[in-house]
Amino acid sequence: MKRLSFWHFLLLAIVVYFLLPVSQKFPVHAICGEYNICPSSTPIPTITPTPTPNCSRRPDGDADCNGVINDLDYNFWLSKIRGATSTCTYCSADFNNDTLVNLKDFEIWRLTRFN
Ligand SMILES: [Ca+2]
Ligand SMILES: [Ca+2]
Repeated sequence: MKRLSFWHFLLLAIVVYFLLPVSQKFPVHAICGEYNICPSSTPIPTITPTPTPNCSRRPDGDADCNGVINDLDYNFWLSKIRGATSTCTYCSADFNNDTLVNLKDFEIWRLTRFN
């Protein structure tokens, strides 16, 4: 049986090297860094969108869409008048839906709140 020459052996080693998966080609520290911190195989959680609450009472002055017209809605309206921003994506103090937050919206809230 003929023995492999050095060059045949080297060619075979190169072919085997390229057929190996990456995890077997390099030592762990070469893939995961000096401190061996490897990414886990934990699946990435999916983001579940928060459902938008029912805002059916917005035309009555319900700024936070909780179905109740109260002082919290007034406070939200007031904060908008003062130029504050909100992290609530579905809240709005524009009760008449004219794209403005002004005294007309306050009057809508007031009529509902005190009647
Ligand atoms: Ca409310
Ligand atoms: Ca408005």
